[in-house]
Amino acid sequence: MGLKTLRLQLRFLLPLVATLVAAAYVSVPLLDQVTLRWFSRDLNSRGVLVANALSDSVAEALVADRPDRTRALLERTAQDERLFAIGLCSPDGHLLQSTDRYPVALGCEAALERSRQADPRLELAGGPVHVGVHDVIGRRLAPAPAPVPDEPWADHGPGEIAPEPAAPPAPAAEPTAPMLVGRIVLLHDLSFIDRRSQDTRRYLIGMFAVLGLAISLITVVVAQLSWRGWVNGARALMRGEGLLSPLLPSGSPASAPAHAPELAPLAADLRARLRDLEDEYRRAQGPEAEWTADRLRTLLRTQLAGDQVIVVSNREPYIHERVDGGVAIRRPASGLVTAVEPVMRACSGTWVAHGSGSADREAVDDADRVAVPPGQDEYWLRRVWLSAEEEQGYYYGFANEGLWPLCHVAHVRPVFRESDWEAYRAVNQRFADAVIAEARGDDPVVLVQDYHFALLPALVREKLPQATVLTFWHIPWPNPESFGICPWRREILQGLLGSTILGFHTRFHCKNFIETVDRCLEARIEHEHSTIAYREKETLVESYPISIEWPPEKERAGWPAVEDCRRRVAQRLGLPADVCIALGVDRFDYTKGILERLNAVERLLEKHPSWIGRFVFVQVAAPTRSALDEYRSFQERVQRLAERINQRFGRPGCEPVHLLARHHERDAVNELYRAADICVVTSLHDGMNLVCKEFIAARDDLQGVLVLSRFAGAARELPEALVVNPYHVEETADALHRAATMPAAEQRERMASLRSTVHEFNVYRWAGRMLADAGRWRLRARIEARVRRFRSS
Ligand code: ADQ
Repeated sequence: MGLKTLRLQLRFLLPLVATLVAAAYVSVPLLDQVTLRWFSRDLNSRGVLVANALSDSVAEALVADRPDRTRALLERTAQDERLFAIGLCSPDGHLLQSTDRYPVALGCEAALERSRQADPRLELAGGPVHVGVHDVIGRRLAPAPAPVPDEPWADHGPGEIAPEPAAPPAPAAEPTAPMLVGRIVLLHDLSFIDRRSQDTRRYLIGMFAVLGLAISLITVVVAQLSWRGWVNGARALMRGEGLLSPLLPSGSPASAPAHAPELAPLAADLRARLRDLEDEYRRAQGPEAEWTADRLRTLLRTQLAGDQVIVVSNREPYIHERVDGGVAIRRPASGLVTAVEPVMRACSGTWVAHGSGSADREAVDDADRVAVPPGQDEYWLRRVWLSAEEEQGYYYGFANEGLWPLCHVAHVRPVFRESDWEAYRAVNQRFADAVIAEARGDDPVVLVQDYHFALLPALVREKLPQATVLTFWHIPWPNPESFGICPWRREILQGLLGSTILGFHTRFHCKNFIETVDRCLEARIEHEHSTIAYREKETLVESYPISIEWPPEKERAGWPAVEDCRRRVAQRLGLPADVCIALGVDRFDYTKGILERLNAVERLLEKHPSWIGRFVFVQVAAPTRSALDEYRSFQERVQRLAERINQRFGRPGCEPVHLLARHHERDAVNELYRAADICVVTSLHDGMNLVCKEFIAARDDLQGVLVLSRFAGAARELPEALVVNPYHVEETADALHRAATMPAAEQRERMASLRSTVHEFNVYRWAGRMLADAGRWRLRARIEARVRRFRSS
């Protein structure tokens, strides 16, 4: 056993020994006291017994005034080895008799007084004695009156000798009532108690010592074994066993520690950390070959040569709306559309989506298809029509009142209705049928987007087993406990496990998903490869952080200068020229933390009144899901709060909050990004958040500060932002102050770094990585199929 291990053992043992010594130290005197009390009680009852036995004889002897007899009685009784001496006192307190060892100095009064004390112990030269005084009760004989003798001679004839007169009969003495005739003083020998107490103390200390030794021994052995196990397990983890490299065969001794259940959390943390490091490393390596639309196209040509790509999403990328007698084409405010559209442009596939615009039906051909983008016709949009009831149940009901709050832990209760679930299932089937109808062969690449289609992957796989189904979950995945409240959790997981690849924005969401499967289904999970095998089918669960398309050079060249943007925005909103503009751009959703950021603005103006009239917060909020009560009431609360802040801090010509609750065109949003000094993203929970990336991309002047919620997936990629906890009003208000006063040089440094991250980690990389993984997967599947064919031939 090495010195270090010994030192470690001592860490257990020393407190143990100290505890045992303290226990012995406290318990020995305590035990002494308790036993003494018991003995004292025993001696008292013993004394009563002895006194009762003596009482009658002594009383008789006393009454008969026979001191020799009382003495003999006392001497005989005192032969008991536990009795040290006996004394006999008269009722008036005189010592009448005593045995040899009775102390001369102990008078009857003193003995009586001592015996009445709680501890009637008396220290004598021969050792300690216990003093007990017991009453002797007897009856004295009261003398009867003397009888008058008869005439001795009467009634005798002459010559008769008068008989000797008989002695008159003794008068019968009357016994008195029972009374105290004396007191017996018993001095019990206590030296044996001391002897016993010492013995007990010895046994007790011995017992503690033996106990201590036994416990120490067990502790040392168990600790030594566990320690060895943990160290081996941790070493195995460090070597990557059960973590990254494949596990050793389960029978091998070295694999055992890595399986130790107590090391599982450590392994999970380590795994997550390693993957984070891997990401950081890749980022720190500097830009690899830049991901562009061209590179994505090349990838599609080489790795997915000739393969058909079909996207499925609820939201369509272009909406035809009837306006004032004509038809307008609108792009919805949606992170998903922002991200997937460039991919579709690059690969010219088919996008299947819900036709939700009022003029959508007029725009499509007989097969419900329309070529988009309008005028460029780069890919097909296939529209699926839903009835109002279907939309209500599937979209508003199950997806947005159930799954959305379930996955965004933002303190809004999910609502699960059976009818919504039925609609969700039916609509998933409808979309799956549309995908199958659009498929030209039996193995298309199907990109399933978001939480509206959790069941679709398994439905497509059922009909097209060779298809590569890539599902991307754009919102967070909660922990297993939170997800566990969903009544149809198993069906949702089974549906998603129909995917070949299931993507999330962050490792953290992947980990939550894998843990949820682990809790709910009988599936084989391989953490080292991040795969789940369920019903003979494998799914890769990976993180693909989504992003935006980096604005192409041509587009950037057309942007107005930052000063012009500022001037135009100030003019439009009636703002003073030198005002500090903070900006929020969101769908009007409770997960985006709009209330929280307004509270922070209010707090900023309270704390730093110098900002009143010099700080303006512009919130652009696209109305969304307004058919739901939760959303309507949220929007009203935001309106009320904005009004209140304006009433409190508004000055003529400058209101601190400008709430623009309407959809804005892309150029208008971009103008706002360029005009703002600060962009505020305070999501309470967000899969990624693209607004912050759009803001960064818009700032080619390297100015502007990003205040970013730590609960947005983007916070992991963008540490140069001012990262805040949006629930902490004070912290967010301080961050706003810091952003508003940040020197231009610091802004430049931060923004340059943020821009290089978003530039490199753009949406083509997101799609490229996912499609490259799909390509590898398909290649593997083809080789395996060939091998199977070869074997069977
Ligand atoms: P969303 O919740 O929709 O996306 P986000 O990533 O913030 O959120 O994207 C919103 C998009 O809508 C941005 O492109 C923005 O410019 C646009 N937008 C917002 N308000 C607008 C307005 N008033 N007018 C016009 N456009 C507006 C979901 C997840 C996110 C994830 C994306 C992509 O919730 O976490 O980042 O998908 O995966």
